[in-house]
Amino acid sequence: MVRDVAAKAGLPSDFLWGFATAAYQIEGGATADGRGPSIWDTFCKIPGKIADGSSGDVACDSYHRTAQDIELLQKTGAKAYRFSISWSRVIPKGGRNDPINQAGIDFYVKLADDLLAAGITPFVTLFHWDLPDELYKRYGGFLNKDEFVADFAHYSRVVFEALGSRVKHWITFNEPFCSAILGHSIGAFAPGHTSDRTKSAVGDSSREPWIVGHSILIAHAHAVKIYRDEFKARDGGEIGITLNGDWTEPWDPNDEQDRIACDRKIEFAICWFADPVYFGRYPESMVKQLGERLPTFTAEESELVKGSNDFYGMNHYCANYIRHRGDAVVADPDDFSGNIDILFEDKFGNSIGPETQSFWLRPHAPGFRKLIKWLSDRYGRPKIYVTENGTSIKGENDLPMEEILEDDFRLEYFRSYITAMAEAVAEDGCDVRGYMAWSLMDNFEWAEGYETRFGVTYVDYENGQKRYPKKSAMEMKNIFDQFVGKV
Ligand code: GBH
Repeated sequence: MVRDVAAKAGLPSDFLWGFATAAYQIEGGATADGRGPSIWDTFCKIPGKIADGSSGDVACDSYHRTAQDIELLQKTGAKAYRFSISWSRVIPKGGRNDPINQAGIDFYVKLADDLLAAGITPFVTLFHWDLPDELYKRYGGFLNKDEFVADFAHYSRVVFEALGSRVKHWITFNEPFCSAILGHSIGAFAPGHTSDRTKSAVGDSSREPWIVGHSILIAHAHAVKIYRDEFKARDGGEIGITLNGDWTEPWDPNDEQDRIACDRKIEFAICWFADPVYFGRYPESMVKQLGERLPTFTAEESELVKGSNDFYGMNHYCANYIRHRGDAVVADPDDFSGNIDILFEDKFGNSIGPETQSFWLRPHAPGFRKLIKWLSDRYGRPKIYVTENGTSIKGENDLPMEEILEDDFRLEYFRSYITAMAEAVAEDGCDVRGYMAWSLMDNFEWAEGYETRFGVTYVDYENGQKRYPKKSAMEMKNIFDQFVGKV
C-alpha cells in the first residue's frame, strides 16, 4: 500500500474515533420484547438470498450483551461508538398511527446511558436498511414517498424525544445508495426488487431506484427539519446523512474521457445524494443520462433538502479503475453508474489493490485522501465524520482462531487509511473530526451472511457469540495516538 511519506499528517486534538455497527447485523433478539419484523427478516427467509442461508435472528446477540460490547469498546480506548436503531423494535409495525414499543425505547436509552457512563460518545443512525416489514407490505416502503416520509418523520421524532438529551450526533440514513440500488435495481438486498425476473417477480430497475433515492432524500430532510425546529435548541446536537462512495482512477491516465468518467462515477454514486443536500439539485450528468426517469424536486422540496447536513457522514472502503464506453454506446436503461466500466486493473495490468473476501473491495489507501479532498472541494470544506471504513480478509473465516486474531492485513489497512485521512487534514486542509472503523465485531454481513468477517473482534458464533479482540482492535489507539493533536 503506497503512501506519500513526505506529506504532513495529523488530526485535531478533540478527534473522535471509535467503531461502528448496525442493528440488524449485531442485535439478534429478532422477536424479543415485542420487536416487529423488518424487510431483512423477511428477505433472509427466501432461499438463495443469503450466501450461507443465515439471518440476523441471533447475530452477535448484542441485544442481550451490550455490557460486553461496551467493555470491549473500553478495552480498545475508543472515544465513540456508532450504532443504529431498529425501527421495528421501537415501532413494531413502523407507522405513525401504530403503537410504540416502550421496551424497544428502553433498550436504546440504557445503551446510550451506559455508553456515556463509560465515557464513550454515541453516534446514532436512525436507519441502516431495516425498514419495518409492515410498511413495505402496506404501501411498498420507499416507493410511496408521501407515506414513507410521514412515517419516517414520526419515527425520528419519537427517537429524538427519547434519546435527544443523551445523543448529540445523529445520522438519518446509512447509504441510501444501497437501499435504492441493491434493494431496487440489483435486488441483492432487501426487499430484492429488480427487473431480472430470474431473481424477483417484482421490480423495475430502470425506475424504482431513482424513486427510492428521492423518497429517502425528502425523508432525511424532514427529519433534519424536525430535529432543528424541535430539538436542537434543547439538546444542542448535530445531524447529517451518511453516504457510501469509492474512489476512482482512470483506466487510461492519458485519456481525458476516462478522467471525466471517473468524476461521473462519483456523481452517480455520491453526488446523487450529496448535490441535493448541498445544492438542492441532482448532478447534471444524472439528469442527462436518466431523463424523466429521475424524479424532480418541487421548489419546496429543493429548499427543504438544500442545506440539510450539519456534517457529511462518509463511508469509504476502496477504489476502482474506470473506463469510458464512448459516445456511441447508449446507456442501458438499468445502468446506475454513468455508463462506464468498473475495473480492478488499469490499462497496463496494474491492480488497484489486493483481493479481500468481499468481491467489491480492494484496498487502495491513497484514494481515501483523494476522495476526502474531492468532496471537500465540491461541498465547501464541510465538517466530515468518517462513519465507516474497514476491510474483510480473503479466507479469514477458514483460518484457526489463533490466526484470525493476528489480523495484520486489516491492521495494515487501518494504518494506511488512517494515515491517508490524517494527510487530508494536515496537508490538504480538510475538516475531518471523527472516524469510526467498520466494525466493532464480526457480524451479519448482509447477503454474504457470516462467512465474511469485518470485525476488529472475532465472534465465535458456534460457542455463545463469545468475543475475542483481534490485533487490529488493540492497535487502533496506537495508530490514533500518532496523529491526534498533531495539527
Ligand atoms: C457498508 O456498505 C455497510 O454500511 C455495512 O452495513 C456493511 O457491513 C459494510 O459496508 C461492509 O460491507 O453490488 O457491485 O454494486 C459498504 C458499501 C456499497 C459495498 C455497495 C458494496 C455493492 C457493490 N457497499 N457495494 S455492487
